[in-house]
Amino acid sequence: MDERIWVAGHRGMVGSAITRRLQSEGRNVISVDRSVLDLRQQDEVEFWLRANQPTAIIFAAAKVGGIIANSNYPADFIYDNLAIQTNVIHGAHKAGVDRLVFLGSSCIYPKFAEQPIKESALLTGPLEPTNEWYAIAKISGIMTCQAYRKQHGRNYVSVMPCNLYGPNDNFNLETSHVMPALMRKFHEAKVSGAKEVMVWGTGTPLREFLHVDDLAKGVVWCLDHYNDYEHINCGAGFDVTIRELAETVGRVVGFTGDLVFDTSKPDGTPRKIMDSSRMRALGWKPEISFEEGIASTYRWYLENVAPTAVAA
Ligand code: GFB
Repeated sequence: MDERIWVAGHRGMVGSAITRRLQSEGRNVISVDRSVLDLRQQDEVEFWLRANQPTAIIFAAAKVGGIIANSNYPADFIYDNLAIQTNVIHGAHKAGVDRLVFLGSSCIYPKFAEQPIKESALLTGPLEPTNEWYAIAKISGIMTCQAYRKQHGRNYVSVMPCNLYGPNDNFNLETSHVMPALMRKFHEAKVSGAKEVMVWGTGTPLREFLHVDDLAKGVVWCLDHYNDYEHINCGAGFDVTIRELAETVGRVVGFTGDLVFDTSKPDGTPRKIMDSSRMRALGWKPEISFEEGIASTYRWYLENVAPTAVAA
């Protein structure tokens, strides 16, 4: 049968990277725009799946955002994510799609999980309050895949990435994650000659950052080879403090002023580095270094976002 891989969420940072990866391997990707199909509408999703008959699905569609967006819009984060993932996973089963890769996030793990976090830490303690709504949705997604495997024998698997960055990230300062936010702040400070850049929180939390192209390679590998009940971690294998991140991004951008820490903003979880040894044992490893990943993302930002952002 001819392969038809539906990348749900193909316009986002993760979905677009997975699409690029699949296309670089000469594989047949299908997609549908949000204006044509609202994934929150169950009937529409089921109709589209019946009509388009993918042979496999990579689920990269999600309502995502940084620490403040997660805490300010809990209803959007839990409703949108539960609705779209349930519609797609159940719809996939009804349409006879036997292969699906669901993407989650390292925030599914307990706030004070033992580090590095193993897959088995899931549901062993309370979540980080700033993103528990999103986390609960993603945990439900993992368990939905497990349920369809258990009851119907479906080959549905879940991959948990660490914090991601790269082309097509969201650079909106209110809703973005830390990496794109700092890149934009440093760039705009450099352009305007500002002497200081505001960094949220204390700068002490640790985060594990993976370039999205490295993740995409791992996800496509999982599509082809991973078939297990348990979800699998996919992380860079090292973490940095937010202060170290800010210093690195500042250096790459060429900002020479000072960092000011706004401690009225939340730190979130103190640390969430994952144990990705299962992915490593399967042969996957990241290839893009931290500095080079940030530098290429900044080049992408300069070409694609900075001109409009400065004019806006
Ligand atoms: O990336 P971020 O928003 O998400 O924030 P989380 C990471 C850390 O960077 C926090 C600090 O300690 C922030 O306070 N930070 C410093 C900033 N300056 C900034 C800034 O200008 N913008 C932002 N956004 N942060 C998210 C979850 O948690 O991670 C999601 O809310 C998801 O559910 C995602 O899992 C991967 O790493 O704290």
